[in-house]
Amino acid sequence: MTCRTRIVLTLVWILIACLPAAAQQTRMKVLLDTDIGTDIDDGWALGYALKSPSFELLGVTVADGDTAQRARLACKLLYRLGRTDVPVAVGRRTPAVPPNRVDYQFTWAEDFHAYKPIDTPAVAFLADVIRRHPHEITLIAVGPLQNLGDLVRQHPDVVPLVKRVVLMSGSIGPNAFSAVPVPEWNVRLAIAEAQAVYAAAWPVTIVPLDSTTYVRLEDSERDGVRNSGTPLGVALEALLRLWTDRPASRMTLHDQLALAEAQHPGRFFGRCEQMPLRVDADGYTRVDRTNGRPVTVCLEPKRNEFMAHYLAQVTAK
Ligand SMILES: [Ca+2]
Repeated sequence: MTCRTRIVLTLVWILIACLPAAAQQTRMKVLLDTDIGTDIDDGWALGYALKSPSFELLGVTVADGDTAQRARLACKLLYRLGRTDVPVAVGRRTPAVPPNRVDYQFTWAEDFHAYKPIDTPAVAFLADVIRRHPHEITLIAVGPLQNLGDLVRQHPDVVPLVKRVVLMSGSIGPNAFSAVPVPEWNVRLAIAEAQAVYAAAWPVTIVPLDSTTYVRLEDSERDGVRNSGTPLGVALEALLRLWTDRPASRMTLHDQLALAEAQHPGRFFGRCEQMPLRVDADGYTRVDRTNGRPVTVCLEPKRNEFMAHYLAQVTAK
């Protein structure tokens, strides 16, 4: 072996040895706030977040309704994937809407105790992580905004320390289910908190119903996840079966689209436009050129491009 060959081989070895460390350094620090357990997209979004090579998931916080049950579900999914390095923090409990709602996904984890949420409440946990990583955290919320609203009101000092806020939230124009804007679920269930989040001085991006309602899971795509044979594929299929209330039920990938936007800003949308938005007292996200704050709104989803990316990550070994 010549001296030059030896030098080249040494350089290649150093490069290979350094690659994982470099990838580690460039991963995006993420906190995910979720109402896992009601609609099915949250569980399938948490799995996506865990599989994403671009995310360093620093914690999961749980919002809305029976937050202890939701947290148990998140804990079991993390445990099944061997990810008990990710803490789960419980948000304040709120009344169920509607009051007699039954969330069958809870049964998947109701006797699960092997991995428990941390004692620190969700809002204190969020504030602590953001202070420890100033200007580095991407805060993603895919449920009603009790936790983020409380964070803004109780810890206003952390607002300028957040790098980016990405929400599955809002309804600006027509969507696949409605010809006119509607008070979107995540806004409607915590209107005062949504007002605080939209009005806060941090950079907000929303993925509204205008986009998400056009992205539904086809049966062949569901089969692909189930047949992947991974612990995640098995868990997601189990949750999907518990959620399905009739044969025609199909998942709309609301929350996953927000996570995709967080990973790759703008890549999966034809148009991302800044609009002055204000949440009104009835839960509408209004364009208001006088009193609105600038929010980036992601429109015209590139359905097939997004799904290819999503399914590749979720089915990865
Ligand atoms: Ca959700």
